[in-house]
Amino acid sequence: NFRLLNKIPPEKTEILDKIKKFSCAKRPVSKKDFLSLISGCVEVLESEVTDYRKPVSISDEVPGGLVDFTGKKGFDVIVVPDLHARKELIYKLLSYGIDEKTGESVFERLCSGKLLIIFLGDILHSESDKKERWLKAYDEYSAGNALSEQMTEEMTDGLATLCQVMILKKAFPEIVHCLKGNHENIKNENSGGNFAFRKFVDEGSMVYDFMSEKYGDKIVNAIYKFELLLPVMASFDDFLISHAEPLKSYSKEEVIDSVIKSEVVYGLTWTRNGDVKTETAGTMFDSICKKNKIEKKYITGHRPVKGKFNLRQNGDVVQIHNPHVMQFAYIKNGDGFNPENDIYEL
Ligand SMILES: [Mn+2]
Repeated sequence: NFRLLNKIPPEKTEILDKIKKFSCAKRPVSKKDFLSLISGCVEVLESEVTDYRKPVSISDEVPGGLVDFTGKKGFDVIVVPDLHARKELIYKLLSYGIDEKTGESVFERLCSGKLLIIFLGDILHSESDKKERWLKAYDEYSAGNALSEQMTEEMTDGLATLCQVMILKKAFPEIVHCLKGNHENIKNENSGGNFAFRKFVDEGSMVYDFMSEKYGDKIVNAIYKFELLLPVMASFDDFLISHAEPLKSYSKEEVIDSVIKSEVVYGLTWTRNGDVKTETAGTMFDSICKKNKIEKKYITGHRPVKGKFNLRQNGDVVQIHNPHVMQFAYIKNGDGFNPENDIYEL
């Protein structure tokens, strides 16, 4: 509940209302609403060549893979781990009283422009809490029904989550960013750093077939475009963020050019625990972060953790995705990230 609701301008409360509706969606978004949401968001992303997002080296018009906030001051940062069709998470986050003294909510702070939100991606495909639903949907799918009741429920949740991310990106283009995860692969393709996905069943194909049958190529292609336009890393003075642990140590230029270098997309979205043979984060801190006395951290999701976080690379890398808990990292301006104190549960 908002204690300071009157501070939010009316056009912004409309945004919150829309997000609330999607957070309790009972059926999949309509074709018309969906297309308009995706187009609006793609338009924002296409024109995101800015001081914080440099273009790729071969074209001044194509936004690169890095959102770079090094050298910028005066804001807090929230990092949201993998969403995986958890449609309630974003509204809960926006309603959370982030200021212990005043009760100011995350949404109010966002409206004041003093807060950045970075999503770690993996928007679709619910995880083990919904395993039974996937198994039933797969039985139907194997019998030729791509639009079963179970699959419709799954996609209601997934698309409602996607719509909320798109609404926020369009409403707050400079301060809301969604990084690409390995699940941002609507066509379930095996190229450009993408690999077809299957875990409990054949999730990647099931989603693609559902989308093609229910929404058609135009919408599938629009989502595909959205995915290709997502950055793969965010950088700040004292921490770096990508969906997965960096497989190799990438230079700033390589990350910016990830759009045209599929091995960088792969190396920042797919890394399994144990894949990294020599430490990669430390070198990237040296070349991308600010040189000061604050301890650097590399924040990732992708691999599930028990409890609040898991450390890798001697504590340089902090994994924060717990599939069973809705939580987020909150880094106050200039303090650096301390996982012991800076992870909050919703
Ligand atoms: Mn992932």
